[in-house]
Amino acid sequence: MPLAPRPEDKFSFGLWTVGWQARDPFGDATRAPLDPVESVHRLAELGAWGVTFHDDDVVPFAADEHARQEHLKRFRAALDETGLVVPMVTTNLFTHPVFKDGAFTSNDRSVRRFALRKVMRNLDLAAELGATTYVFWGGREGAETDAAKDVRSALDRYREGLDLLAQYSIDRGYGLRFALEPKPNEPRGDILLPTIGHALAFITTLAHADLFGVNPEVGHEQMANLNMVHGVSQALWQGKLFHIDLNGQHGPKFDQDLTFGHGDLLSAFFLVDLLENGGPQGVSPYDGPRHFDYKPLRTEDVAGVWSSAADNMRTYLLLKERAAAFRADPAVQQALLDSKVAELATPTLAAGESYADLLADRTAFEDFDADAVGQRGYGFGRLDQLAVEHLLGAR
Ligand code: GLT
Ligand code: MN
Ligand code: MN
Repeated sequence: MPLAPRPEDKFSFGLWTVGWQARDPFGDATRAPLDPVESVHRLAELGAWGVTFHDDDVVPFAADEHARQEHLKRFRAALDETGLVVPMVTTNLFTHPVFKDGAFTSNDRSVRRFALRKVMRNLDLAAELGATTYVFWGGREGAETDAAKDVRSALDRYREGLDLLAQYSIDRGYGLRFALEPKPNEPRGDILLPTIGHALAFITTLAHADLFGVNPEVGHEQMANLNMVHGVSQALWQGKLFHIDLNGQHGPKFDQDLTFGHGDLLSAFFLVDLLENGGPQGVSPYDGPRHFDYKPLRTEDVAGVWSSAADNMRTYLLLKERAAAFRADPAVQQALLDSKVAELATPTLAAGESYADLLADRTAFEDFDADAVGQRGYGFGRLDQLAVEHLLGAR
């Protein structure tokens, strides 16, 4: 299997990832700013297929309309020269001090109105550049103290904002789908819609719920001590995996945004297996972008920026190759049978069987030997060991 990325791999990167200057709460930038035009060229050379951005990544927040058009002209030219596509666009609703109490859910109504206008302007650009997905990461939508935020009103305002923006996109014929990106905390002490589950539940209340899905990020679920593979599986099961942010994280601590795989590697293996092979079900359930949302380590120079960008794609392809070997291994297939993994796909009641039939089935209860069945092992440890051995290249 080739380890050089190809367009059909659909690898994409945010401009803000390679462009991160490595400023953190304790230290200054360790790298010079990157010109977005250079990033587009370098990502294309490395084999990426797409590039994504916040409005402010391409056009500085303070630029006037003339300067804005100049920045966009250069950016469009870079896209044309490289053939890189723009599958997703998003808005920066978190850097400027005006958003310190949030954007759609700021207590200050004028900030909420400004935020909506900022997004509407960027929806026009997203549609023009052919994006199909628009992400909302509400990093500032939250609070540090429960005294300061009426969460039920905040959710009303969140819904109001998203309903309005979806209506705008529909009326303009933009054809965009929207993906909410959960995160439990950082920069706010507590962020609204902190997990995939919260986001999925919130989406059911929206006027255009069918246009909304999720953009889960590996590190964000793991910051909440949750299982990314389970969260993504549920999003897929509900038809709501609209986009995905791949990176690495070492458990519940600050958002590390490490290179994909540089954290819980076994979870990364099963995530790639799910996206590529559909896990035990055997059919890939996701054909969207494989989007890397990572930060090159603060210790790296610009050469380290580009090598780490390449590492994300290489690690993904290595895991894809390892996952294919795992699925093809007869020992794994036998272990899966022993563990009854496929049996879970069989409905618990037979076709046409009713609860009355179940009540009449003595083998299900009266004659069922719970003690004997309770003694049987499932062999899950064997399966896990086989996965580890494939991951280590030992099989
Ligand atoms: C920000 C955040 C990411 C989001 C981006 C989209 S911006 O860097 O940490 O997780 O995906 O707004
Ligand atoms: Mn993150
Ligand atoms: Mn992200």
